[in-house]
Amino acid sequence: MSTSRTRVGIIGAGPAGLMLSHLLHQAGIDNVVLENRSREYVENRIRAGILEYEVAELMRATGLGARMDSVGSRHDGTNFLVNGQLHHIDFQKLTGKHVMLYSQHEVVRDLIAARLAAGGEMLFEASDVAVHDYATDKPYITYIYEGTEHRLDCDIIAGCDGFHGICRQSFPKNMIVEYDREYPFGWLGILADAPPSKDELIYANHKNGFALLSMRSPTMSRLYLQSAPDEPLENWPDERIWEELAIRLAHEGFSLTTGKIFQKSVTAMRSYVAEPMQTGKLFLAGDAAHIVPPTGAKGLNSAIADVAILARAIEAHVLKHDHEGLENYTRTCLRRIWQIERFSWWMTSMMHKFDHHNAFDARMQTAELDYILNSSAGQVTLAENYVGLPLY
Ligand code: FAS
Ligand code: PHB
Repeated sequence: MSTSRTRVGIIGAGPAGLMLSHLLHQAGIDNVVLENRSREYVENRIRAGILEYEVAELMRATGLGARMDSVGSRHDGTNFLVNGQLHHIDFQKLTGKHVMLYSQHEVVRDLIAARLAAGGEMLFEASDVAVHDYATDKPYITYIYEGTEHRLDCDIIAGCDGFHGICRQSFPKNMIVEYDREYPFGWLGILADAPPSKDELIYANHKNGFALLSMRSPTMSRLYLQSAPDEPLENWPDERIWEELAIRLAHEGFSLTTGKIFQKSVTAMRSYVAEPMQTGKLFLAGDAAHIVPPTGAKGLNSAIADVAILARAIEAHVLKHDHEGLENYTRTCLRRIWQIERFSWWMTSMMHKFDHHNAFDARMQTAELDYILNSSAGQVTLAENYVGLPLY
């Protein structure tokens, strides 16, 4: 078995793992990223679309803003459609901040390009990754790469391997307390060669179910329909998708531009948090530790927030022998994570059709939306959560 050494072994080359690698490099801290998928796979995985204000600022501050600011688009607000009435939420006026529409796979491409340009070590298609001795000062990772068994000795292991990764599963049995809620619906998402029918997003609460109009570029639309969590795609030929989107997004002066649908997928929805996010020298970040329904556009952003906190803690630990940040990592992250879980659950509860709702529940949902969309206090609370809470 060939052995090598680094300061921080990072498992997973999603937004969390790659941003952590980038931030540690900027602090002069050696690290290696181990990813079990190919580079091409991770660079083309279509997921999130919205970057919170502070995440976009972090990208710019760490030399990753150029493509985002030329390819992405700044959104100063968003729209909520309820009972055919459109309500605009003006982020800039209410918070002085905006969000960036910039696809997650573009962020991943920028991070990989930056790491390669800096001579960073990322091993794609590494298999059989396993963590060892993280309860000691000499943790290590084993993996198979290009047919050879390897051992990577490190000071710290970062588990950035997503919800289905191995790191959370490697915690001591019964240590983790799980908080979990699965929703009785999912999102059927499409990518289409169709110019967006609105300049900003539209979140629609309709009697047929939720719909979201988003976009990826002036010629590409990203749209979602509430569906069953395991909705068979064959139930949704293109014309049915466009018909239902037109119904749920209908309002005065609006017409939906259609086009060729070139990607369809169904995503189930859940809220999940694993506590604690650390054991010994093993630290979890991003989807490895928590999941949110995409309604609040927080999954990618909370992953970046975790690693911004983790990078700062590792830097203090390595460069100043100040261990407080690492000791308090879980507590620091969880305060922000539970705020994000609440906001994502709240947006999901307000905007979706719940078959088990009785008449009272339906009136509560309508009253909540009426208050939030028509009161300044309600609009501010929505806007400040949507543009993002402070990273630290
Ligand atoms: P990721 O899952 O992105 O990355 C983990 C990485 O670890 C992956 O590359 C994986 O291949 C790798 N890995 C796993 N096991 C490994 C092992 N054993 N060894 C080595 N590597 C391993 N969020 C939003 O904000 N808006 C959205 O619209 C949205 N849509 C989504 C749609 C889908 C289908 C999914 C699954 C998620 C969506 N999300 C969305 C959430 C998503 O963006 C995540 O929050 C984000 O990818 C989290 O980033 P990471 O924590 O880096 O995890
Ligand atoms: C997206 O563009 O993919 C997107 C935007 C906002 C959300 C979820 C997904 O809340």
